[in-house]
Amino acid sequence: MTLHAHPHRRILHIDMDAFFAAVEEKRNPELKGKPVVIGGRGDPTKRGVVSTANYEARKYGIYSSLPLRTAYKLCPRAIFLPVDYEAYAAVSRRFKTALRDISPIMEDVGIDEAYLDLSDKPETNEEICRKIKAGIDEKTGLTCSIGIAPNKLLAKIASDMEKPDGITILTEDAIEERLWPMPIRKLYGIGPKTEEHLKAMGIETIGQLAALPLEILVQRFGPSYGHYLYEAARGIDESPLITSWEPKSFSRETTFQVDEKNWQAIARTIAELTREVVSDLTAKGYAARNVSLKIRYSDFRTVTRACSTPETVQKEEEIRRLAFSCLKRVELTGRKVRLVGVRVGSLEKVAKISPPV
Ligand code: TTP
Ligand code: MG
Repeated sequence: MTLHAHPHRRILHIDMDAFFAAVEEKRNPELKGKPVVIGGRGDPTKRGVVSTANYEARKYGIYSSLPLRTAYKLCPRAIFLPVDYEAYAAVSRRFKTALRDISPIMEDVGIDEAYLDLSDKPETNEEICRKIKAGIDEKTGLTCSIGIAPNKLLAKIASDMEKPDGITILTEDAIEERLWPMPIRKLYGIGPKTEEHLKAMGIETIGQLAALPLEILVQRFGPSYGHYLYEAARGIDESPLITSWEPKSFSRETTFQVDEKNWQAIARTIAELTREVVSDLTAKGYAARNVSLKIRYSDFRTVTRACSTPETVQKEEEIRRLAFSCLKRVELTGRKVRLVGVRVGSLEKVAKISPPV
């Protein structure tokens, strides 16, 4: 892990606009100006959720994680497309290359977002942003939004403030005016549970959170997370960019079109997911010491079972055997299964092996 710290930092967060939809529009210009929804297999009469919607479709109240069927009700004339992950990953790699051309101090945080630390660059914010946008346009033909701030926490909030194709500079002296009126869930690290907890305490905005004494936060959330919340609400974040990154796990999951009670069919799906996970594991050059299985029943109750091995495993048949031994420990009689997932973890880097012919 490589860490970079600087006393007066200039951190940028770059986030692509309506990413999956933008890639689809780029390769099929006829989609431009029409509402486009990407999700599942692209069939809104079937189960699945929205991965993303373009800005046209968002006007109808469609957003990521909404069931596809609900999206269809909100806008029946929208164009529904299946998720083509390979295509988005290829564009994502070109996007990251454009950023690495600007600076090697880049933290890759997701398929369509990254941080850059440009503290040492002489160029003005305006010049830097023009260069980044031109580089991304040249490599992908797409637009992004940029947030500039003294730290990662504020830069990420800033990049979301003027989407699409925006540039937002958030300085420390604007925290009270611009950060504090925002809802608490905009703060990185506040998930649904913390949000609920804080709302039960009457805290809705980041400003209200900032008004809470440290002792209360530590008492409610423990010393580490309590301190984090105290500082985050004030826009304080000293965390450095992490420029090289190791994956923690690889996983795949799928929802059955119709809840499944047949053991054979469930096992077959687990075998398919295992094959996909192993293909990622091999491509990235890792072996695993932990295999886990996730099962969600028709009533949404979810269980996981895990197996660990002293020696790392890498071959499909070994990992499948471990996944099946997890499956044997799951209660299936008289129950229907909605979703299954396979994950491999406790990874170790190994030499890449060539796929079997
Ligand atoms: P986001 O950057 O959150 O969304 P976006 O790029 O589509 O739109 P915005 O202009 O607001 O940034 O996520 C990036 C991609 O990740 C998105 O195009 C699809 C995918 N994604 C999911 O698959 N499921 C999700 O729940 C979310 C939030 C995103
Ligand atoms: Mg985005």
